[in-house]
Amino acid sequence: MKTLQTRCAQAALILVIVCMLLFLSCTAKTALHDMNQADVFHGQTEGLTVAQQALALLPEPLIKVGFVQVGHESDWRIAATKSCREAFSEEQGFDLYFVDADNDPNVQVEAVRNFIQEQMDYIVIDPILTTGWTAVLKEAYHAQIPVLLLDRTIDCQERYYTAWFGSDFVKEGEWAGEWLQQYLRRQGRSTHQIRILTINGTQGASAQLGRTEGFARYLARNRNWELLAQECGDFTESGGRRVMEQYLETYPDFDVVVCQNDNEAFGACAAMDAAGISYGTDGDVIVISFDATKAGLEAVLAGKIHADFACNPLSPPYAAEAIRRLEAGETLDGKHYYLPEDCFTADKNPITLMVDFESKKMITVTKELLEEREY
Ligand code: GYE
Repeated sequence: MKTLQTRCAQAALILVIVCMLLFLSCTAKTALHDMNQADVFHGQTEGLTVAQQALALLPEPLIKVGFVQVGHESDWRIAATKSCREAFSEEQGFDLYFVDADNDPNVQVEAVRNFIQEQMDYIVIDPILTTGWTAVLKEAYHAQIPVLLLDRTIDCQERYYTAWFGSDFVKEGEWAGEWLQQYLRRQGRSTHQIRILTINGTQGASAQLGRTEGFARYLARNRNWELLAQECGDFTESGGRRVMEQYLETYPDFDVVVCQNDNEAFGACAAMDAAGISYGTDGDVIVISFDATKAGLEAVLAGKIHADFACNPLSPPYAAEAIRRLEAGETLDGKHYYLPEDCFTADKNPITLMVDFESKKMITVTKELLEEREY
């Protein structure tokens, strides 16, 4: 009896195994059939076992990218984050680990340490400050995780990062200085005393340092320009407003406000509105801004901001492309890549700027231009 039961069980087992084998060979055949149909394989299946061929059909594993963002302080930053999420989406082949550091440099360093521990394939950093990076980047280097930098730069030996994609902030400051110099000349004020207030971005961020340095070159050249004050507005609207309100208490007379980003300019304009100060293209005070976000350019069109110097927030696709190339075994030709940028005005007869023998015609903001603006 027992033997009969055992024999039955054995027979059932054999039947199951045979069915499984049949099923596997059918799926393998279907897989092979599909494979032959798929042009992408171009007959490279020869010599591969069925298992290898079936494995080849599996989707490519996603590339793990740890991205640490500065924060969410401005319109520019929001556009940059959106671009990051699109460029490093699953559809693009990435598994994105995103950290918003909320403007805290320690959170950024900690995030990078976690990325190393979590064995990311790549680490992408938009650094708040230029300083404080060497130790953690050395750790990434020894863990053999390539690091890409976006937007702001850092003070660190170049071998600790693979590449940087961003803007020439010094040049942006120079375009702004050059514009003011020519605009005042046009107004017949090139020898008048010009009192300037600056609202700086986050102190120690390369965007702040560069814009300050570039504009300072024009301050040095124009002896009649006087920089009354430069306080930090942290690249935020509330910061811009706070600093402007303080300025209005201390400096009753001034001619120019230089805001190191659009959000600070919105805050400064709100403070001037509240104090009844006339500014903009029909007013007394000249307002200069950086970033040229959609909202910034709307303020240009409305005549509130005279000139807005663009900074391109769309660097993430460049980093994604760099990673794809590295994955394909290629090396990058360069280390530092500058993004294309323009300068904007509401002027119908725009000035052509010339900085270091590079010329750039200011672009006149129109409704049509705004409609097409991505960010
Ligand atoms: O100008 C500002 C932002 O680093 C260039 O950071 C960026 C700056 C940008 O918050 O709006």
